[in-house]
Amino acid sequence: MRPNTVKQRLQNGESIINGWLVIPSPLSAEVVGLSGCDSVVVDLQHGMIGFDAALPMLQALSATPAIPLVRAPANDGPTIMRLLDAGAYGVICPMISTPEQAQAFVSACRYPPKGDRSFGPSRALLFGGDDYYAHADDSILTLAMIETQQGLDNVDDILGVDGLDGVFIGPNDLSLALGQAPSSEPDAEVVVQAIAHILARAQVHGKIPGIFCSSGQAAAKRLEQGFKFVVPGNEFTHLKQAAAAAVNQAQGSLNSQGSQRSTGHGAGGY
Ligand code: 3PY
Ligand code: MG
Repeated sequence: MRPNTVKQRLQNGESIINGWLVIPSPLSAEVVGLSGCDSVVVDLQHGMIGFDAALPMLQALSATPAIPLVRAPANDGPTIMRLLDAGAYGVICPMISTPEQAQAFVSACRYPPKGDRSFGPSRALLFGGDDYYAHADDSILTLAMIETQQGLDNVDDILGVDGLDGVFIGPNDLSLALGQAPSSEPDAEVVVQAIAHILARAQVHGKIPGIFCSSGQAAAKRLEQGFKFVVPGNEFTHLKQAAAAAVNQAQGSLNSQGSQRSTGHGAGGY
């Protein structure tokens, strides 16, 4: 089977920079896959992406060195299994609040007797190779999102689930769960403390600590903090910011000539 170099490197204690896709476009997937990041997530939860759009995006990622990952829309076994059959080498599962939910998630990613993944890898055979079945259980990366109060309370039991490789913090939902406004880079003390707690517990359990971030600068800070799987923003935010900056630059010249122009939607992202 084609090796999952990202899982191997994480198991060796290395850090991974992961691209993030929310626009349903194989071309965007190719661009981000060639940006130098180690892996790329196709986001079927908050991305504008269904299974039929995700498949050609995973195919486009095959033309890049990035390892193809997905965020599942929910902790739904059949959906997770289908995404693995399409060639995803790892799954981020949102809203994991209990060890039972984490166990069900991991089980969907492992063939019997370890789990209850149904057999039929179709495209995974093309991407992974004919020996996919023999190595899939050990190769597929499983990250459970901690982003609810219950998930925070149960973080030790979730981290203790056999076969779960690590946790991935959703700072926006975690902020909401703790009574704060959603933010990818929260500064409310209660959220800062919760994030530090999840990181510390993952380190104690020897599991991968990951977190969503809104920019390269924010991702660099999270790496310094000790996170091992970070996101330098998604392609939607990058496009929005770059487009607004380019237009603003051009408008600067017109404004200096006294022309009144409409302003865009700004550079905000998440
Ligand atoms: C969150 O911040 O809640 C996320 O799920 C990131 O996409
Ligand atoms: Mg979330």
